[in-house]
Amino acid sequence: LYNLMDTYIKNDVLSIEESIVNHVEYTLARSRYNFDNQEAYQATALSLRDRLIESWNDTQQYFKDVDAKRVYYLSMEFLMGRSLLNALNNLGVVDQYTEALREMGYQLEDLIEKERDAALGNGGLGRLAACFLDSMATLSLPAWGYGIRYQYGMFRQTIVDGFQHEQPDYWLNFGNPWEIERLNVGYPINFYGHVSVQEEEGRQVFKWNPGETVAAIAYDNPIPGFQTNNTINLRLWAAKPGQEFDLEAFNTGDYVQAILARQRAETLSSVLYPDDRTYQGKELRLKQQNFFVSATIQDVVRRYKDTHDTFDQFPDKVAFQLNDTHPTIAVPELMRVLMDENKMGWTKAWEITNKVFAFTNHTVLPEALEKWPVSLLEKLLPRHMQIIFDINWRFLQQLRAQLGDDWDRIGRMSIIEDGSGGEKYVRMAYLAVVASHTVNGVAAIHSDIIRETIFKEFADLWPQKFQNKTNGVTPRRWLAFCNPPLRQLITATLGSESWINHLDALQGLREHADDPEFQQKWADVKAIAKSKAIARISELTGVQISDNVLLDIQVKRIHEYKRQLLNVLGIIWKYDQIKKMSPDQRSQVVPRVCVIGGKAAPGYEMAKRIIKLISAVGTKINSDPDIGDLLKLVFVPDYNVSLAEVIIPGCELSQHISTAGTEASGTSNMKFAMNGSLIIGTMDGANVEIAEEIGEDNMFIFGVLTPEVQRLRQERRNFKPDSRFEHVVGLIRKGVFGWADFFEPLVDSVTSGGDYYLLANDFPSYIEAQAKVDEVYKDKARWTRMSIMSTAGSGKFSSDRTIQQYAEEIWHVKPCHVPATE
Ligand code: DL6
Repeated sequence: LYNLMDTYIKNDVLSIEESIVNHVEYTLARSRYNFDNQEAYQATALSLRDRLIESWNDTQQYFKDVDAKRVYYLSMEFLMGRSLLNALNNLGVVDQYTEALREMGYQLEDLIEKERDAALGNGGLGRLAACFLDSMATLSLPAWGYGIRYQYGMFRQTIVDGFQHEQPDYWLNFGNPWEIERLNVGYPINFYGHVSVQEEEGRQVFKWNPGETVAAIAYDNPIPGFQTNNTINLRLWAAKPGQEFDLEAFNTGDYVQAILARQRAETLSSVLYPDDRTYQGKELRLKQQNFFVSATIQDVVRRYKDTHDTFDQFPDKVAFQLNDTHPTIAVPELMRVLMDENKMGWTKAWEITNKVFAFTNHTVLPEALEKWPVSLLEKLLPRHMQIIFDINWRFLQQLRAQLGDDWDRIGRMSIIEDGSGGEKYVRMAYLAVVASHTVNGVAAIHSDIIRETIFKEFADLWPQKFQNKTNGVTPRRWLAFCNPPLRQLITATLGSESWINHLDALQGLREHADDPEFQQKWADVKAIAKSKAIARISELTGVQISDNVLLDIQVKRIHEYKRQLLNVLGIIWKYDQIKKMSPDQRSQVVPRVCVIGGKAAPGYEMAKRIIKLISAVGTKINSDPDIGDLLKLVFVPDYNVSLAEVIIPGCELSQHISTAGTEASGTSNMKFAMNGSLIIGTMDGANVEIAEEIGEDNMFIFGVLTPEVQRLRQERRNFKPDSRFEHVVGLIRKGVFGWADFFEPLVDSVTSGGDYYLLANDFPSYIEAQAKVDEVYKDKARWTRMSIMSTAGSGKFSSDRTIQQYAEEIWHVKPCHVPATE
């Protein structure tokens, strides 16, 4: 039905073989009779890219013809993972390619493994952007993503003696067969210099004389939708030396230095900052932000002006979504382009700006809220800083008119913060809130929290500006494509594949949840995935793991607030209990393997100590002859999208145990639930809505609730922890796992009045919830029923639902289906 290949490129097995060998010979310049798996992968990807380009061209032409309102998703991060399987599935050509490759002597599964992950993101925020692209394409929305083509994505993590080491991610070493380099699409991006003012026709005209210019060059990445003819675009910018040579630099004599200085421009887009915890105020980071945002604004304005003579319709044709504050410099940049380059007055430029921007907040952790020193902005982007001052001045005037002389409040709401020590800062989140027509959080509880805490005074002023958009994940990558046996079972049970694009239909599984025959089928497909996951985990860790254990997984960035430490303390508790048991008691223990994975930001000492602790505890437990298969703990290195696609389908119990009120949403909780993993978790982020959807009885919920957290934090100096907690912490202190001195700061952080994330408060209810897990696991029918109910209740967490809500309630864009070509 949706066979794109009916256009020009043929899609029968023979034509596919021909296209692959042609790419081997004419693009890769290898012999068509002799090429290895790496070359076969590249040629296959190139052959698919031909098909994607055809659809991409049709789609972009169609959007232009109908002059569709477009949404531009601006993000510093897109954590895409691999593309091969996704493209095959979305183009509906898996069987044909599998057959073509088989006839040529290649296995699709082997080629899939040759692709390097495109890891242009840290974690949740970047992966969300990638899921959103998939949904925007699938819903046929006229949308584009804009970001940075980092040469080095997220670092590769290796573990040596239990310590994390970071290695560069050379993901482009073999080239990137999916992208289209557009050397003809480039823009100058300016930095430094000074601003001059002139009077022209009775108005002030500002002219920015930059001190440095680099070029931004476009790389397009086609994003196909599922069961649609549409293919949208992810345009990533790479920095190149500025196009025009500064002859003066050359004439001063130092020719070589002048060329090398130009070369340095490329470093701008070389590396992704591997920290999603703190903003560090680094000049290069701000340069990266302005680099991709300025290129994007210029590109969008150029596209708009291609087909419009005035800016009157700009807000009817353009919507920008700011993925967190990282692209917020787009606000003064658009103002600058409208006023300085297009001679627009402030009032009209501001009205347009306000109508086109919307902002998503992804964190309430104070250390992650970006604040740039005014002095840095003034130096790097002098014209932008002037515009920010003007925005703030007008905003404060407005506040004054509305609030009178409440100077304290006006000061608190100011975009410019008077820091201690005389330094002034720009609060990027406030700038984004003031400039946007809509601000949203990413789960119901998180949206309430931002309205009541970090943006309270803004929400009081503009209640209608604040919305919630609960996150979602794409059910294509995270269920249908990564878990084919479960896909088949669901399809056979529901009678068609339409659930993949209408995930609410999973509810239909509920009526089968008590049927023993269906439960058996469910348990069988879970076992297949579990066995694959265990094989991969064993291969990566070197630890032999039996299939007859409860597979318990916590994979996410290592952060104190995500409380991997609580997980480890629970494991130590269990270990100590087993050690004290009689053989009879041991025979009642549910054997369990605990898997923890995730990266620590390179400068985050505590997180790195947590990784070492996990390894040390794992080494002790895994080699203890008293324990055998009853308990194991392994740390899987280099957790990334591709690994997630293998281990999530096989997981039985997943942990989402952040302190209430700290995890904005979480999205892996949705992926695990979709794949029938049970959740042990706190009432935090999207866990709250997952519990509503699948039923609290089908989860293991524990821990304090958000409204209690602040009081408990204040009282923690007088808090007397449970003796079990003290015992476990004491074991680490005593050196049972070695490295006592090294672990001391960790132990201190959760004792003696520290414990900001309330591990001691939650420990008792956590180990009780874990005991309940064991009890339920012994009852296979009950466990399987809960697993079915988890999948059945996860329909809400499709990113299709999320994106539909953004489209209708924020962007006001409509689907724009490219008609099928005859
Ligand atoms: O919204 C996507 C994702 C949430 O699911 C996580 O809960 C949240 O921690 C993450 N936020 C970040 C913070 N980045 N910044 N700033 O990655 O967003």
